[in-house]
Amino acid sequence: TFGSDGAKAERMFALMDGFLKNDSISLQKDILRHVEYTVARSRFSFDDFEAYQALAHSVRDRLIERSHDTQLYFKRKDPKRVYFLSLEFLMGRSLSNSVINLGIRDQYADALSQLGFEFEVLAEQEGDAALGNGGLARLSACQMDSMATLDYPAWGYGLRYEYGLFRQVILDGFQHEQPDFWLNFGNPWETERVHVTYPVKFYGVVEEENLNGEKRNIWTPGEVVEAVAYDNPIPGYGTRNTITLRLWAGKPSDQHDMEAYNTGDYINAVVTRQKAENISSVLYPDDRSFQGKELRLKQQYFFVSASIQDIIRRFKDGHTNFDEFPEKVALQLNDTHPSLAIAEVMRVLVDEENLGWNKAWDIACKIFSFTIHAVIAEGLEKIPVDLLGSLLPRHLQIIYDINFKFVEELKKRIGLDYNRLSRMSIVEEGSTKTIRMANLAIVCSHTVNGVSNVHSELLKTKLFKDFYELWPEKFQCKTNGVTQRRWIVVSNPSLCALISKWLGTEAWIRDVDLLTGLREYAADADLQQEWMMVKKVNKMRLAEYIEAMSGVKVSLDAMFDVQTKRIHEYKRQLLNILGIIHRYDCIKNMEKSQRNKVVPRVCIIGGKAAPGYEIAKKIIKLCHAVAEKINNDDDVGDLLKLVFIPDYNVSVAELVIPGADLSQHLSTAGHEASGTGSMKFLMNGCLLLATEDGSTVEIVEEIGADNLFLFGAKIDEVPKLREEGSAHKMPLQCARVLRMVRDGHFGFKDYFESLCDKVEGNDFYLLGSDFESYLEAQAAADKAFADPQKWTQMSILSTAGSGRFSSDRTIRDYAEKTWGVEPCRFPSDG
Ligand code: NBX
Repeated sequence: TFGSDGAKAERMFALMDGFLKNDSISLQKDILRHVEYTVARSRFSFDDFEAYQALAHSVRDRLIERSHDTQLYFKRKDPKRVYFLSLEFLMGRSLSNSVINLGIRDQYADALSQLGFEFEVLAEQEGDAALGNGGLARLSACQMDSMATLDYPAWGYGLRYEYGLFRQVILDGFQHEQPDFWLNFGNPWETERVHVTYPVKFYGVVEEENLNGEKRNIWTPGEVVEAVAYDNPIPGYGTRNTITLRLWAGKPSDQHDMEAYNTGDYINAVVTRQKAENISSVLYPDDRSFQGKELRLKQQYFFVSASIQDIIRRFKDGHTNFDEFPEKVALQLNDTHPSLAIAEVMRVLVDEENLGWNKAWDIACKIFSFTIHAVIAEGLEKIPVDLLGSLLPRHLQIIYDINFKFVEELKKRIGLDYNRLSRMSIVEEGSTKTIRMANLAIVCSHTVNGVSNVHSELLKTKLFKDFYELWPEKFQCKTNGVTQRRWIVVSNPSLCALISKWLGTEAWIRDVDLLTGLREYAADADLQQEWMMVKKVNKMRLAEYIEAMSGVKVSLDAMFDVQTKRIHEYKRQLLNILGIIHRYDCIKNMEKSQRNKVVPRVCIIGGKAAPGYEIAKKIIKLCHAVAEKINNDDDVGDLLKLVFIPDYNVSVAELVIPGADLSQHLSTAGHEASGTGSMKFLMNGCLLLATEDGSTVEIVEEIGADNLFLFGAKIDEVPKLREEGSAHKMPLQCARVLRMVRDGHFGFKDYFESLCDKVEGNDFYLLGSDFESYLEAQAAADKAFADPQKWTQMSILSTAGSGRFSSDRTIRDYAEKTWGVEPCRFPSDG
C-alpha cells in the first residue's frame, strides 16, 4: 500500500515493527534505554521526574513513527489539506492523552509498575503547555484532537512562545503574575526541525520597478528574522493517523547578520541576533481587547508568513499550477489574529509568483474561512495604519488595494450610501486611521462563522449586519464542541469505565452520540449507585487538592459548586460571590434548629485576571476576603465553605471538573459567544446553573430545561433593562449584601467600594436585576440536591445529552461544509 517501491516499504515496516513493540518487557527496556541514554542517568538510579522524562521519550518515539507514516501517506494520496492558523493553543499535558490515543495506556501502566513506578504519579510530573489564554485557545486544542481522530489531513500552525500564560500566585488574596518558563526542563514532545526554516521580513521600503514594461513592487526589508519549525505530534484515537501542530520560533537570520558584520559593528550585530528571539518570547495575556502593540503585530505576521511559506512549499512539491491551489488548500483563520495571512497570500501570489492581481484574488477568496469568537465590537482588532505601514509597508498597500476594489464593487451593489460604505470599509477613518481586521477577513473569506447558534445570529443581526445583507450565503454557525477523549477518558477514568460498562462498548469514545444510550438507564437504581460512587471518588481527589492548596478541609457530603473560567465582569463571578455572602448571612440569621435543613456547600472559584484588568483583580481579592471570614466562622462550619483555586489551567481543570456537582455559567445574556467550560462539566455529569446565553441555550435543547437550573434576563430583555437603568430597583437582598461589603464586614472596605459602585451605579452587567432570579435558581439546586436519586438521574441525563457538544461533531461540520476536505486514513487498524 505504500510508496512506489511496495516491497521496500514492506521490509521497512517489518523492521520498524521490530523496533517498537508494545508488550510490557519491550516498554520497560525502552524506558530504561531512555533513562540511560536520553536523560543520561543510571538505569539503576533515577527519580520520578527522570522516569517521567524517559517515559515521555519512549512515547514520543511511537508518536514520531506514526506521524512519519501519516505524512508519507498524505503525500502519496495528495488530498486537499486544511491548515488551522491560530495564535493560541492551550494543549495542557500530553502524556496521558497520548498513551490513551495510542491505545497503550494499560501496557505502560503495567510496564511501569514492574519497574516500581506508578503511571499516575509520573503523569503528575508533567507541566502544562499553556500557549493560550482561555476558551479560544483550548478550543483549538480540542479541535486538533478531533481532526486527528477523524483522519482529516490537517495541520495546526502557531507560535512557540517561550513564556506561556503567566502563573497566577495569590499573596494576601491578591493576584500576582509570574512568568511561565515552561521550557526550563526541556519539552520531550516537540521536535526541532532545523531544516524547516524560513526568512520573515519586516520594515524597509517598497519600490516600484519597471521590468520589461511591467510594473513590479519590490520590498526591501529592514529586518529579517528566521522562523524555525517545532513539530508537536497530535495522535488520533483509534487510528494510526498522527497529525502535526507546527509552532514557529524566532531565530537570528544569517542573511541580516552578514550585513551588520560587514559594517564592522560586531557588538550591535550580536545584540540584533538576540532581538530576533524576542518575537516568540511571550504570549500576550489579555483576552479582552486589542492594544496596538508592535510586538504583537510582529508575532502575528511572523507566524503567518512562516506558515504561508511552508504551505506553498508543500503545494509546489507536486504541483506547478496555482489554479489547483484551492483544490488542495483550505486555510482556517481562528479569529482575526492570523488575518494578515490574506495580505500575505496576495503578496506572494502577486509579487513573487507573478499571477496578476485578479487571479491571485480569485484564489485567495476560495481558500480562506474565518471563525469569530468575539461578541462585541470593542473586542475586534483594529491596527493603526501608521504601525502597519512601518512594519509591513507592502501589506498596507495590498490592504488598501483590496479595500479600494471592494468599495468600488460595493458602490455598484448598494449605491452611494456613505454611512454604510464607511461602516463596511476595511479602513476606518478617524483621529487614528486603522485597519479593521474583521472586515478584511470577511471580505476575503468564503465562509464566516460564529461559535453557537445565538452568537451566529448576533453576528448576522448586529455586529456584521451590513455584511450579512450583502453576502447572506457566507454566514454559517459552527457550534463549539470539546473532545471527550481529554474531558472524559483522560480526566475521569472512573466515569469512562462506568459508561463503557453500561453501554457495553467503548465505541462512544469515537462516536459520542452513543452516549444517548445512557438515557434508558437514567432511573436504574444500580447505575445510580455506581454513578454516585464515581462522583464520590472524584470529589475525594478534589477535596485533597483543595486541602493541599488552601488548608481548608471540606466535607464530601456538601454540594461541590464550581465556577472556573477567566475572570471577567460579564462572566459575573461577582454575582456568585454576592450570592455566597447572602447564603452566609441567611445561615447566620437562622435559628440553630433550622440549620439542619441547609444543604451544605463547598463553593469553588478559580480563574485568572488579565494583568491590567483592575476590576477583575478586585473580584479575586473579594473572593479571598469573603472566604477568610466564612471559613474561619466555626458557627457555620461545614454548612458553607468558599475556596479559590489558584492558577487555574488545563491540568487543574482535569481535576476540578470531574469532582463538581454543580457548575455556574453566569454571563449576562448576550455576552458569551459560546462558553465551552459548560460542555466539559455537562459531559462529566455535573448539573449546570446558568443564564440562557451562548452554548447553554443549545444545552437546554438537548437535555431539557428540567435538567438544569436556568435564571436571569434573556438576550432580548437586556437592552430594555439597561435603559431602565437606575430606575430599576435594587432588590433588598442585593442591597443588603453590598452594604455588608461597604461596611467592611470582610475588611478592605475602601478597596471594594468601586466594585459596589458598579452594581449600584449603572449596573451594566445587570447583577441587581438578575439577583432574585439567581437566588431562586440556587434554591432549586439545593432542593434537587437534597434528593440524591433525582439529582443523580439529572446527572446521568446531562452526560447522556452531551454528544452534540463533542468537537468531533464540530470538526466534521467544518470539514464538510466549510473546508471541503475528506478523511485520509492510514491503512491500518490503529
Ligand atoms: O472563545 C472565547 C469566547 O469568549 C467564548 O465564549 C468561546 O466559547 C470561546 C471559544 O469559541 N474567546 C476567547 O477565548 N478569546 C480569547 O482568548 C482572546 C485572546 C486574545 C485576544 C482576544 C480574545 N486578543
